[in-house]
Amino acid sequence: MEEQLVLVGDEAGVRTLTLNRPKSLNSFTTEMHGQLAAALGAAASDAAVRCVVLTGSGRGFCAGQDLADPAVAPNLEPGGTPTDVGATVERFYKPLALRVRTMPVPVIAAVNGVAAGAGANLALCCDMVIARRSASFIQAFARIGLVPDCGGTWLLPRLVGRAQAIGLAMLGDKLPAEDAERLGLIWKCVDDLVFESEVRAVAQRMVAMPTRALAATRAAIDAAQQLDFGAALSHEAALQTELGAAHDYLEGVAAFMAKRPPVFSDR
Ligand code: T3D
Repeated sequence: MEEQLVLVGDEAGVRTLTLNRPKSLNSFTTEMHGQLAAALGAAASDAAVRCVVLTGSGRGFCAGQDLADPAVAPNLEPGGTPTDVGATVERFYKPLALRVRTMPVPVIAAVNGVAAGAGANLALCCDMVIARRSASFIQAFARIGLVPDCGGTWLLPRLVGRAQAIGLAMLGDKLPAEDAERLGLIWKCVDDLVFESEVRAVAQRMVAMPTRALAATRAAIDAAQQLDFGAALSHEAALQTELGAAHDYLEGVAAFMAKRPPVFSDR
């Protein structure tokens, strides 16, 4: 039987995906990539899912690439062909980052422990990062002679500005969750004791919100990074035309007028 490297759980519209290689701090092997891609695809096409939570089992969130995975091990033969690390990034990390960033529902990274290398940047790809106070973020790439991948070079300067991005990426120091929140790298760090209840509460709020508009909000904010102000305004207008003709807008306004809670269903 296939080892379950990604655990899948459902609770009232929230799909929780738990990376499950705790002995290696949930670092990525080819198999775990395959299972996570399948789980994200299934969540994207399941109309009952209105929020995805990504977390890790054991004491870590994800330590990035499993450096012991034979698929990526450096070729130590003198004169041997070097392992094509970029091919691994193209094949696995790029599609993963794009998948998370284009999910039709909000994605929360519930960072339960250390998030290093591509594991840190996978968390940063998510719409919202909630971390345990004891968790930490490490741009570990420079320590092993690589550049940040899984979106790190794009995400870091946009989240914390160039000076902090360069410092984090070049030094590869461990950034405690509290400092990550202070810098604006993540949404929130919460005390370990309330971490799970806080994640559940935020995810349940997301479930009740207009999912389609939330996914469009993410896409619009990302698109605006490449647009001038006028083009961003035009893009907003085009999106409002689309969303304004959808069920959730009619429901949202009707609920407001009737002073009742809205029941959103678009996705
Ligand atoms: O193909 C490619 O390589 C391209 C893709 C690149 C993307 C990347 O993510 S590159 C960056 C890869 N990640 C790292 O360099 C992080 C390596 N890990 C660490 O630096 C440390 O483990 C941490 C700082 C994350 C945590 O430190 P600590 O002291 O809390 O735990 P530990 O003792 O180092 O790790 C616990 C176990 O997990 C240990 O195994 P053991 O000794 O108990 O049998 C350790 O070897 C294992 N582990 C942790 N990270 C990885 C790993 N095993 C394989 N790969 C890992 N990335």
